[in-house]
Amino acid sequence: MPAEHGHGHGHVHPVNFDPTAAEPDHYDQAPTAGRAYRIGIGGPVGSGKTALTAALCRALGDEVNLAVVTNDIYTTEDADFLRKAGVLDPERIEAVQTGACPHTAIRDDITANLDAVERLEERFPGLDLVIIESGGDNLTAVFSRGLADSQVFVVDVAGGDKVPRKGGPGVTTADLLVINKIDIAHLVGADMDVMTSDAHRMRGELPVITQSLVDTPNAPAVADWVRSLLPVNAG
Ligand SMILES: Nc1nc2c(ncn2[C@@H]2O[C@H](COP(=O)(O)OP(=O)(O)OP(=O)(O)O)[C@@H](O)[C@H]2O)c(=O)[nH]1
Ligand SMILES: [Mg+2]
Repeated sequence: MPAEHGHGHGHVHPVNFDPTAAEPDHYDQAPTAGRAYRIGIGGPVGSGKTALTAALCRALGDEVNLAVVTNDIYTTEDADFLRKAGVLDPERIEAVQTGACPHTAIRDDITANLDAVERLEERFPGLDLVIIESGGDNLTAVFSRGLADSQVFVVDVAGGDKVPRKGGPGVTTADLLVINKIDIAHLVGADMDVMTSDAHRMRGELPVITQSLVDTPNAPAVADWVRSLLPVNAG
């Protein structure tokens, strides 16, 4: 009997290719006791991730001990925007420069993000919540469960009302799907009935929120969803 060959690690050829499935996650679900709850916000470029992060800071900043990690490819643009917006003490914002595909930093090698979370937890003992904004990517970018306890995927109507039915792991598996910028749906010819019914069809029981951060700048529906996740409200 020959010794087992060292080949093939991680190179299993799928028999049934599921185009909506996420790539394998190398990290286990992280424990949530005794540390801040971590919510990841992902989605395509420009869909409104930073705007939603700012909205959640405004909505929750007085009731929840929170901090933010931003991911940008080449800049610290998102962190700079949040600092200038004055929605949160600048000390509570950490920027990770991913320098490559943003997907990598939230999924495959999450150490830079975990280090940023750790710095915030050391700086602010008793932190309840860290919001981690991914760099803008495409429909395939999702967070490792080792980094985010829950994740929000943000798409916008400007990408076209076809986006939810195109699927991808963000649309199909994120704990919350947000369809943003509904205030401009009529300008881009996006049919909201099509978008929401496709989204529900793709996601089964998982929640979908449609919103406009122009009409409701504090994202009340998403803020309520976040509140429902925090241990202080769970019991
Ligand atoms: N009309 C409208 N504009 C919005 C809304 N939400 C965000 N925007 C605008 O959309 C643009 C992009 O928003 P961001 O929050 O920077 O998007 P992002 O997803 O963080 O972008 P990247 O980090 O570059 O991927 C900004 O000019 C926002 O002001 C909305 O609900 N309605
Ligand atoms: Mg952003």
